[in-house]
Amino acid sequence: MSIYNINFETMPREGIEAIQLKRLQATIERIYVTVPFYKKVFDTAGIKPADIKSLEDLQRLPFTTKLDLRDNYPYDMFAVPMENIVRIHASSGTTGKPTVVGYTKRDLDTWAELMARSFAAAGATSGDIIHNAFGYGLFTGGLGVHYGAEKLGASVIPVSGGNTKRQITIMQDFKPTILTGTPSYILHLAEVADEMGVDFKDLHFKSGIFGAEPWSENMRAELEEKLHLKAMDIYGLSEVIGPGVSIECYEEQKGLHVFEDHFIVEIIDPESGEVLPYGETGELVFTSITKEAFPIIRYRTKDITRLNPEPCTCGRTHIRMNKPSGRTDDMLIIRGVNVFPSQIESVLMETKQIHPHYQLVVDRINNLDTLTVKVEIDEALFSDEIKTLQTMEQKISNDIKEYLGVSAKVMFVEPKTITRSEGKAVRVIDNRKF
Ligand code: DLL
Repeated sequence: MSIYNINFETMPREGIEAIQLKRLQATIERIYVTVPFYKKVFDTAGIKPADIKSLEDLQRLPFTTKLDLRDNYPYDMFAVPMENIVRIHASSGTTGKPTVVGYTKRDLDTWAELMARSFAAAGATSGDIIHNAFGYGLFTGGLGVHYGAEKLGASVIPVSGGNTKRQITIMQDFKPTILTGTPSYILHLAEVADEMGVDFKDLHFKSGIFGAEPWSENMRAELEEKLHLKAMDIYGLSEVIGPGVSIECYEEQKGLHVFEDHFIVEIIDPESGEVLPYGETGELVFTSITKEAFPIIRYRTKDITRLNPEPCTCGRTHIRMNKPSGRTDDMLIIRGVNVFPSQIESVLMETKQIHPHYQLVVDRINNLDTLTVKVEIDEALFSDEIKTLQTMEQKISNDIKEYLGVSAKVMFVEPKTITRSEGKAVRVIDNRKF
């Protein structure tokens, strides 16, 4: 598979670190005079831009959090005047105000390059046709992927999310070869194709690039089997740039290469904030070192994973992050046991007749937390004896207890009773009052 930017993506470690330091210093110098928030933060910490003499010195700087971005809503974190901003996106903001992010023309070029690199890593070339089912709009998925596809020189079908039957017809007629979208929506697409009597074997896909939400290895296996393609995980967040912060390579599909010439990545202990060594699991923290409009220093993502510096057979030297397992704020604490929805997903998908349409409902009854796992099963299975189904439910419940240490009531529900999303799936309904 070809590498889009061979110089930067295969650069030896010392080269990457030298570039990171130079770019970090330039970023710090600039935001100290252009973003009052950062000037105040650095002054309070007693740090001047000239104090950043090595990459380790980054650790002396305080973190930036979602709350800081909310306090500076909508534009106060921008490091350039509004006349230089050419695009605005925003995160969904399920709680409170959304996070608003801006891009200069150069930022859009950078982002398009990172997405072009991502496509190449997933095996795409200018000859490919990309069916982009990420939502277009304030969400960064649709447009981020779109401009990357064009930068690569591929043909992009800007189909967005929704109107699912029409998407299947487009797939049959336009013959796309690369599919992009959230894994939960792609699974729904597969389900609708099935209802329409369309077999993905007869379509033309070779790769899928899926992300924007956590998905387990078992979910990958199911998507690859159903869709007859190789599925790569892509990661990103609005605050850092959007999709294209990291991506798996076609060769290994094992860990996502972080584009380290643009972002410095750290893993911290979410409780103490202490930086953890490679291989330890903790919260991802990113510093952008090339963005003009919205530079960000040590942003706490709340995403949980670990870093792997081992060389990769694809030739890229950029460090890999493991598939994120979830977010610290998605982590459920059920009677003292920590559990992520993606861990439950892994257990559910060990059973063949189960589909990864599931929802976790948490309640507090008589001061005790209860977890109910609602999951859809095969139509055919639903007509089985109640007793058989109850035995299966009990078996899965035992597996969850054994693997994750948490007690859960497993409840089979009829196919298509769990709401389908066109973007990110809602996996948890927490009815507890805190
Ligand atoms: O989800 C950007 C994106 C678009 C990424 C398309 C990949 C593909 P936000 O809406 O700001 O941006 O949400 C960012 O989504 O902090 C993670 O919690 C989650 N997330 C994104 N990618 C992955 C992934 C986009 N591959 C938040 N695995 C992040 C797990 C992911 N979680």
